[in-house]
Amino acid sequence: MTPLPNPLIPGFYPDPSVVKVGSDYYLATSTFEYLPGIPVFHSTDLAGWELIGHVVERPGQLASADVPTNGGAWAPTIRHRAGTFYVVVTDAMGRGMLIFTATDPAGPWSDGTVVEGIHGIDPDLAWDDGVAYVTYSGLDTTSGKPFRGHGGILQITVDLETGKPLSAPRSLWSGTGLKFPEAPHLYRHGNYWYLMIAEGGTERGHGISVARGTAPDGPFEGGPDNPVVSARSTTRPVQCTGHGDLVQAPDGSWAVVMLGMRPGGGTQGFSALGRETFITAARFEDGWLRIDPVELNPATQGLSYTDDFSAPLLSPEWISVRRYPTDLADLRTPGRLRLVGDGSTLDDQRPVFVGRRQRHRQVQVAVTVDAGPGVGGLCLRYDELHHYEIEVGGGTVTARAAVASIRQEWSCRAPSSVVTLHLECVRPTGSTLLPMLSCDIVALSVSGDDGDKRELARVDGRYLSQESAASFTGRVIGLYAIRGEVAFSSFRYDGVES
Ligand code: 6LW
Repeated sequence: MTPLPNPLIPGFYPDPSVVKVGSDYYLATSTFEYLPGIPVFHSTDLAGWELIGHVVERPGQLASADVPTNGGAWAPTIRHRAGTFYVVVTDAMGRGMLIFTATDPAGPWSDGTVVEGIHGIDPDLAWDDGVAYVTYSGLDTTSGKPFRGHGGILQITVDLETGKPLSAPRSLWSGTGLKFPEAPHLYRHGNYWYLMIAEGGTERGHGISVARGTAPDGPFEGGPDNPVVSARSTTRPVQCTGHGDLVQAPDGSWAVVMLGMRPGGGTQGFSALGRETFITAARFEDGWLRIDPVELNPATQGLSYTDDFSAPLLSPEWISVRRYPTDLADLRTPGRLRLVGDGSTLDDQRPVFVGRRQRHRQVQVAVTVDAGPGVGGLCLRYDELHHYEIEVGGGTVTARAAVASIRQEWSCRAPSSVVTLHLECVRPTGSTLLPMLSCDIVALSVSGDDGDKRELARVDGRYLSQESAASFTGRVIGLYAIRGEVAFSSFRYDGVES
């Protein structure tokens, strides 16, 4: 297999699952409290991926309107059988384990059938002789019962039409003893069924281990070289590698997609973009599955785009928190995106916010804002506790850094009634401590009619990273309104890898 771009899908796209249908590939990832939920990407070569739709596009499919932060869509598995696409997923702290189906992976997908009475995460779906096996990780996020430890890797057979389990949960294999055995996937290859799992936790200890057996329900015997992939205790630029899914490349070789992080800064490292999707080569050797370490190979060209808001709908990359962008964005005037504030702020669970993932470690973003008598702006969001923003309202421009309940603000007079707000993530430079410690510096600036750019704040970016914020997502760059009607135009993103 020729080296593929890595990250394969940059930005907050964790827990990837992939299926090959003929010569087409479809890949889905987790989305947590963001909507629309569970993006579906399409590729024909495993290298270039196009976002073709989302599994979750309607209220009721997930309990996302009310899930706590970190809840929602966890770890989908995408599979295909007899003309039907399946996504099994956990709506963590929400509806529980769900089965979605579609005939077209771009959607629409079904409303989601609950797998009754099963409390676990990371469900996999495999068939043998027409029997559907759901293999999952025994971490209960939905019953509301107090945490009683991890149940290991479990399996049931299921009626996929009704969601009714056809057998009681059985313990399959729980890895080598590292914490959080999870993300199981079952594959039939040659004379064996292979059970691939993640263990060690999704952070630096993360890895993939394999077991094999002669039947889908085991017994399973652990492999001789577990974990077969892990970046733990190495200086590899891609860390936390694990939670993988196996796929056959167009040339017949094998590959595994998995999540990883790209920490920047000193020995600890901080991953601003959260958990991203990577890919690496794999092979069956001596009856076992071997997986190569994940190499960094960013697409060199970076990415620049302008959204001029001339289309009647936002493109599918735009996401919102516990709400749908379509319910918030008013695009009736071509060239303007209007948001109407309802008093909620970025500290709230349901801000009036539409955003797109930060997908490169260095970015420059600008947007022109006409807030009239309202208040709104441009932000870098990790979650409601961690966000940096620059906003305009009442003739004042305010930059703000909110980290947990600590916050600081910097203000100046608005240079004109319509302003351009700028957000930049740059490498720390100079002889201070920061270049040795942090992943980036976030600069917040404003310019007015005269074009002069005035920087209000430069903030250490490491507090908006997976290691500090610790929520499961990643950075999202967004537009928001707090009060009144705020009109945005010319959203410009320039991202580079260096
Ligand atoms: C995912 C699980 C995990 O379901 O995090 O720590 C969860 N590991 O595999 C959310 O990504």
